[in-house]
Amino acid sequence: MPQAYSIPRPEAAQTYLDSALHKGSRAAAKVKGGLDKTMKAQNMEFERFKEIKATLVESLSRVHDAFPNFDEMSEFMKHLFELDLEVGRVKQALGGVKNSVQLIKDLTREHLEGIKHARSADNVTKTRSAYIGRISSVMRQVQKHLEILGQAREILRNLPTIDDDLFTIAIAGFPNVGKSTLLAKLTTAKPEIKAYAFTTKGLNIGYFEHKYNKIQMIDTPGTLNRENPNPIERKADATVKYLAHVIVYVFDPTESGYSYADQRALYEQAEQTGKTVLIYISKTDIAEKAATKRLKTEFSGAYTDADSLKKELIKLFKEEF
Ligand SMILES: Nc1nc2c(ncn2[C@@H]2O[C@H](COP(=O)(O)OP(=O)(O)OP(=O)(O)O)[C@@H](O)[C@H]2O)c(=O)[nH]1
Ligand SMILES: [Mg+2]
Repeated sequence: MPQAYSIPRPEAAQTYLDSALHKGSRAAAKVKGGLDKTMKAQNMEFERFKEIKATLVESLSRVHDAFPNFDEMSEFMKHLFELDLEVGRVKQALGGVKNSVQLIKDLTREHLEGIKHARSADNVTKTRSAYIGRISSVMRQVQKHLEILGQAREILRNLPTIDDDLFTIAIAGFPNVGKSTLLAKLTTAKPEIKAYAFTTKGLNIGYFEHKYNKIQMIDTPGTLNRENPNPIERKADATVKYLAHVIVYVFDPTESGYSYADQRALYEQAEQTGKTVLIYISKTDIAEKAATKRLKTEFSGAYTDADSLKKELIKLFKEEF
């Protein structure tokens, strides 16, 4: 599954803080002696604060800037995302991170001012403690935002790249009936095909061209648990419901996994979407002739070969687009 978004994993706030404090100490330690005690302490803190600020601003900005602009995301991708997490919460978290960057800058400026005006080494030490206390508290606050962003990153990483401007065909049907095999026959995609159910775990996306037009085909995982769909199943459902112009329902005449009645019932669900549903009968090479014949009688428009199905799909594409 090609990834739509690749974002580095946000670290824990404490990790960023530890690293910044460590770098700050190293920068402070480089300040040479030989100056008056207060001045040396001041110079050390200047270096420390600057380093702490630079490190934190850099780390937090990198997290913030890695996220896509949700307002520029296609409606459908946003919809898929929202099946797992509200976009509003992510925006809030991004805002929280951005605010903390500003806060760190302000606090640093303020406390550097304090250092500049300190009258004794003791005063400098107090200002440093105050500064580190405030910065630590900002970082504690930012932790909850980083957690949300960590979740958002996982969701974005697993979002399939779907183009919602294209004519889209969804392949539906029970597990192991031959959905991915059909996708491989009709498009340039090379999905995983296995002799057992639940092979496809995400959404496989394939494309084929017709006179320079790209047609998108989405192979969904064979879903069963309608009551309690998992995140992938919900994405598959949304694709079929909102995006697909046409549904190809794959019927397995060998009934190796699922009975005729079950397959029929699921087909009726596909029909209830109100979309055009074409039936493709798979495995006709190994199915009993009578079984295929029965299906063809019941569904007179059913396809048994992928090429004729493709021709019909192109016809529908031309009618709709
Ligand atoms: N002989 C024969 N085998 C087929 C045909 N179509 C699919 N198969 C076999 O059926 C098994 C399942 O095929 P898949 O394409 O992975 O089925 P799927 O519907 O994508 O399955 P899930 O992803 O698990 O839902 C594989 O062993 C395929 O080789 C066909 O037309 N003829
Ligand atoms: Mg599959």
